Amino acid sequence: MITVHHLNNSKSQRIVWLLEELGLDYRLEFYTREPTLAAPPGMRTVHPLGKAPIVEIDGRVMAESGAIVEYIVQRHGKGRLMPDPASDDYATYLEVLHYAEGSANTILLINMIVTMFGIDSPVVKGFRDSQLKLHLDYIDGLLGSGQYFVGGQFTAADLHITFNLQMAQASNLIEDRPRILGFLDRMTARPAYLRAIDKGGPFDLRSNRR
Ligand SMILES: N[C@@H](CCC(=O)N[C@@H](CS)C(=O)NCC(=O)O)C(=O)O
Repeated sequence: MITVHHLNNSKSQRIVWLLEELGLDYRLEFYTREPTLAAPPGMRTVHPLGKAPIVEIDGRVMAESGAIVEYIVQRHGKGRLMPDPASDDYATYLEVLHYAEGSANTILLINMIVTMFGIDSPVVKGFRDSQLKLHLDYIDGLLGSGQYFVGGQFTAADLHITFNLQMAQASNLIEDRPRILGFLDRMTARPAYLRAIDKGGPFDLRSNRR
């Protein structure tokens, strides 16, 4: 049995959604963010970082959503939600999957910090603005006029980057990007996504702001 340590309004949403897409059995351990938005200390008894998601699977404890998603898809997906490793699309799949939680997440987090703490330095804000444009243009271009990011089919890369695009949406960064908004509408209408919300509880990244 897979156990997902699930923090409200967090990246553990990805794992609940993934398990629903794959129809795998799992149980949820629920945690609620503290008023500071930090994860409760109890999560550190499961993994030293104490950050969501943490997953118990195949006799081990895993953190880092990208690693967890890749592992579950590879080991338990039976070829679903990923391109054939021998295909050209496989490299793109890995690139998008890791870009989401790597470079894209970094600039979105910088933006959140600048906004939340009212950082007023023109240098910092100039850097933030130019990098946000660079990355959002890149994402828009990757998606192009397609329905999905890789190879015309829904993969775990779409699932993974959805969280980062929801972060961008919560920060009002994509109102003028209809292709990205359309993508989010398609993702959040998926039956497995809706089941994940049903089981994991309400999900709203706008509440992760102080
Ligand atoms: N890169 C990590 C990020 C983990 C992370 O920072 N999770 C956030 C929730 S989205 C968290 O637990 N925040 C509460 C805290 O840091 O105490 C991953 O993708 O798993």
